[in-house]
Amino acid sequence: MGQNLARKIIAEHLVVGEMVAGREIAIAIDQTLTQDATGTMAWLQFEAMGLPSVRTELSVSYVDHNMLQTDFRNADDHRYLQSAAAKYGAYFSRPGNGICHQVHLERFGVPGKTLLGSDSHTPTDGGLGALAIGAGGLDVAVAMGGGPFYLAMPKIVGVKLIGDLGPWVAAKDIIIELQRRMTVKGGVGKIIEYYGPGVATLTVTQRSTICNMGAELGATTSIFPSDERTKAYLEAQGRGEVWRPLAADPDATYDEYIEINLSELEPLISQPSSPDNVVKVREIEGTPVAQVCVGSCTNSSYEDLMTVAAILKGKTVHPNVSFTVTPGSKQVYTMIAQSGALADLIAAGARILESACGPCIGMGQAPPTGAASVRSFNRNFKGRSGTADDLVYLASPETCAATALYGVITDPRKLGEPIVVQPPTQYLVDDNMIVPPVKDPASVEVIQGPNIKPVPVAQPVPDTLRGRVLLKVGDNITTDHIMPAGAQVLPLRSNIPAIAEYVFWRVDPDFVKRTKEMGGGFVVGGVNYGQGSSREHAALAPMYLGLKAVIAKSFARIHHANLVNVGILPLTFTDEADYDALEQGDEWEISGIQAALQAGEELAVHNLTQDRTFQASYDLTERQVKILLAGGLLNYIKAGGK
Ligand code: MIC
Ligand code: SF4
Repeated sequence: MGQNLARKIIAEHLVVGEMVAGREIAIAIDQTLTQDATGTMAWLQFEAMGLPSVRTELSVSYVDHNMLQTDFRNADDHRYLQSAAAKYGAYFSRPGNGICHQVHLERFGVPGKTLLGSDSHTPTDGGLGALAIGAGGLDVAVAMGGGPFYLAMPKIVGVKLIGDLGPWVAAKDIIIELQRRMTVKGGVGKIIEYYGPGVATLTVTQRSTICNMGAELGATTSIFPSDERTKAYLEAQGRGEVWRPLAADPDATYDEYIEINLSELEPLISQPSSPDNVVKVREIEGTPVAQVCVGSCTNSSYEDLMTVAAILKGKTVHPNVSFTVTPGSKQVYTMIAQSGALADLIAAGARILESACGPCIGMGQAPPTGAASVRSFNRNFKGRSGTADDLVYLASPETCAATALYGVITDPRKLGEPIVVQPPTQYLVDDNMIVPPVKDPASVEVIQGPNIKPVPVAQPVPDTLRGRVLLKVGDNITTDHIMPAGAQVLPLRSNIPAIAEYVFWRVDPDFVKRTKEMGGGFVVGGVNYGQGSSREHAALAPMYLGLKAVIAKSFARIHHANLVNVGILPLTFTDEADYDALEQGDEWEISGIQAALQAGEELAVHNLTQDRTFQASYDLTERQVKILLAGGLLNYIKAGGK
């Protein structure tokens, strides 16, 4: 029986387990990626493991998230990361060089290699046939130390693309269509693999847009074959030698099948405040807009920005719209400058931002109160923009440009003759902002500023847990809800005691006070708890406050792993109806935990307040049970665990 591509790459990297969906496997990791917002913790954890240098083929440390530098803290983090990269043998992509995923695609991604990144959009490199997975910082630190990455063998979903995109329909519309069909939890435990005749019609940057936003399906990763277009892309990046052809066998099978006819798609848009809240652009045309932002790791390639510039050339952005443009990398920035497109954008009234995450992570450009903001980004979770009652829409760069011109949500098909920008035969290659590993690491001193505090130490899961339900929340709670980002909070990423003050900040301003007063307790969630960002701060900070267990209807993959890694017990309702009965403030006791975990038995949760008992389950591998009993992954590794 023929193999699909994802299974082939996993088989090549398999070090533990059997490739049966749902069973635990471990795969060797060839490359790692860290970014500054998650990277300080990841590198501190790497240092805590006591290894002299990284043991991957390639590890790159990027700076792209914390860029405001309103005081010493961001700058200190950047200096720490640069010195740690030098000390431990990683490449360092300097601030200004670009968004990690865009730069990694351009300069480092390799078809058939595994890439583990401390950022949920690491799957972007699936656009060139890499198996690229997002994970918590500690998992990435372990991989930097040469350890394999453990995960449940995903189901592989085959998405067959047929037909051709029509005029003004973009790659972004393909992935928004999948959001509509699969929802933000439809991809959990799955890899999305694209195949079929429609693949050849898409460029590598289009494919990367699709793989990037596969993260919003909750998917483990997304992947395209590596074909002639991949070869052309890598050659244009001066890296033709790393190309290898990769595809599913012709008779390959998948665990699930989806078909998308590209010819039938039309411009789509995700409405506030979830990527799967999808409608056709024309259905909400005319909605007034105060802000339009083009950029982010989803849509900030050379091709994207050249298209936007061509649409705006000789015109002026609508007077009611603040329009920002972020080139994804220094390569993109320089190329649009040299071509004259940058001048066209500036002349049209665009506010050009540095090559970084910027507005996508609420680092500036918060939209006005109650006003619509249309963005070419991948996430529109409530408040993520920095404005509490924001109304963020997600769409293609083409829809964004049309909307910026008219000041209302506009179907780009109104713009007349389509603009099609072909990928260049040669990208501008200059790696002068990437610092390679130094020759004499012994001479390097790692510099830690005063805001960089040690990683808090997790405790083994005790045999009995007693405490209150501190918070009860609904479905699809994101890590942005649990541990917000943005200009006020991101400078605290290397200081868990300080950042812990913001846990559930926008959901319930009293959560931290209550948790401290009660000395910890439980959080209750609905389905897909912890979707979104890979930030392990959403586990580390609650752990620091004393959170002992989270019980939810289901979990997002990365957050579930992060909870285990910091020693917080992730439980699920054996009977979901029990969710309805319990109330915030109830006092619970769970006893006999250690023995039950070791025996794989359910746990009885005694609701002392309501004088009733319900059953809790868990989806933990034997290794994860050991990690919880050892007091988190770092303690487990230090004690010799694999
Ligand atoms: C995001 O898009 O939410 C982030 C910010 O890139 C995060 C990482 C982080 O929180 O630092 C992610 O996607 O993992
Ligand atoms: Fe940065 Fe936004 Fe991409 Fe996250 S989604 S890596 S914040 S650009």
